Amino acid sequence: MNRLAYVACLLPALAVLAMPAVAASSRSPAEKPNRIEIRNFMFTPKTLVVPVGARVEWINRDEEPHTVVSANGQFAPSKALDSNDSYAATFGKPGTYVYYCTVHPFMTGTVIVK
Ligand SMILES: [Cu+2]
Repeated sequence: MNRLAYVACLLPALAVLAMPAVAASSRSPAEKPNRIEIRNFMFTPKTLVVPVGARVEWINRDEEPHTVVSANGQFAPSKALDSNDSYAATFGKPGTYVYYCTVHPFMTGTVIVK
């Protein structure tokens, strides 16, 4: 086999090796969407597990206003969210963060930070 043919047949293997590295570097924890939808008076998913440092976004898909308020004051409360309003909090410490909607206190959810 001549040298050029040898290099040519190595290229696909190199491309495969390079791909996972590219995918990993383009997706940091901060950019990964951690979204909780508020729909039909429920937080979905009701429990979300995220890594330390994650930003979590809530978006209200109901016609009713809702809020996102930490049960223990562990993160800043949202204002009342109208339809399609969103709110985000960043979780810098591991722990279990229970939150609820102050307008409808039966609406509860949990963010678990690991
Ligand atoms: Cu509500």
